[in-house]
Amino acid sequence: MKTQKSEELYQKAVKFMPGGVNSPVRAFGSVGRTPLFIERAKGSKIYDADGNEYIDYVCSWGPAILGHAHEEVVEEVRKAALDGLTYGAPTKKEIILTELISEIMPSMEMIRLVSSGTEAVMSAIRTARGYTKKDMIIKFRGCYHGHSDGLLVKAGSAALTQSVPDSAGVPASYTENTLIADYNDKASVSQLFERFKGKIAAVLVEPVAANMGVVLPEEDFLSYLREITYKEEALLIFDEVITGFRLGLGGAQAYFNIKPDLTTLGKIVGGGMPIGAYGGRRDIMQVVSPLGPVYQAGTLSGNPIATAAGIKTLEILKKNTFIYQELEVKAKLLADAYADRAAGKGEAIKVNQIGSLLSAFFTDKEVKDYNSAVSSDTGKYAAYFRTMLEQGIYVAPSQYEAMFVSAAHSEADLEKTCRIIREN
Ligand code: KE4
Repeated sequence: MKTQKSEELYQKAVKFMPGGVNSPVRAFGSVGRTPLFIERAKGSKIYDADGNEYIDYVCSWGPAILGHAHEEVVEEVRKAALDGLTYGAPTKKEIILTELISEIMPSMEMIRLVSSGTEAVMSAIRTARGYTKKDMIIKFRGCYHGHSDGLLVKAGSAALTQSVPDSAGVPASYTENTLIADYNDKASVSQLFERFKGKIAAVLVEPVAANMGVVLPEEDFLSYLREITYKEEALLIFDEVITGFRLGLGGAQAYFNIKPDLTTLGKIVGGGMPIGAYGGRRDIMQVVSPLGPVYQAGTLSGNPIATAAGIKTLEILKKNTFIYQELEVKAKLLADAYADRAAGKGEAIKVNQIGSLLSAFFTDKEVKDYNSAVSSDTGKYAAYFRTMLEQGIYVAPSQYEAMFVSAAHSEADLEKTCRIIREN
């Protein structure tokens, strides 16, 4: 596999951007090679600067659920662009998109559009604190909710592979109100509520953890969080930036039938364009400016091009919910291939899969929580990543990310991928 041009671009990129990238995980830091520079993508494929073709299981970290460059979505973007790129004023498209989100996720009675998942979660936290007039937030070790200061504590995703769970540049005072519990460990949550009685504004959770690799919520974990937040007069915030419109059209809250007080969205909601969103109970969202005292703003929030892409994406998903059954079948085929490889070669691989989300962990432990997730052999993962890449399969360049399939992944794509998984 020739990657000469990517390497030349990388040499230039590192002059102008930290690590030559605009998001750390893209630097391939934990998989022992320089990053590929991608030139274009279509359907299930991406193409690098050297013209190599890959079957893409990163899908831009989730947004490309319909596949890359979906004709109808691109057409909506093209048409919208001809009417101007941004006005900084309200538009009809924002009404259409927020109405669509609320129809799909009825717990989101009122919604604010922003430009990233980070912004959505940061704003939801501020809203929860403003509404409850309490300061403390519980998050879970290994869960990642974007890079706002107060949440870069025991974060997941690239913050894990950088082995800097607590980022530099974040004053201790910014994180003293961030309490850490353990995913799937109810006692770790109840102990914090006992210790900080009356001071906890919200519990923030990835309803399916996907930033320590995919870790499923145990049977009654989410319902427990719902109960204890009710009882303790704290809010339950579902960070559905990954699971929203991915785990099913209605996301994790529909899949598990749990109604959070606030939800955060990103990725698929923008159809590949920069959109984040937060929202929930109307009485809570009334505290958000200009209605209430919680300030939050954004120059490109609700951008007309991005909302055009988001609307079309959600409309297609809503009209074709069979896509979710198909995605699950594809994810199960991949999960079976990893299981066959583990059994066939006696290799320590454990797979977690739910809906169209899955991760292959290079460990012999069942991965049920943070500690078992980080027991993975990241060196083995790196070798596996490089082997897959050499054979035209682009999986996440980190053990602690999810693998995504799209509606565009064909039977032939899956057959080739499963064969390569089994044979290597
Ligand atoms: P963004 O600011 O990256 O749009 O969203 C932050 C975020 C919030 N919540 C969850 C559950 C997330 O997974 C994310 C971002 N996910 C990472 C990968 N797991 C994005 C990829 C990257 O950081 O480059």
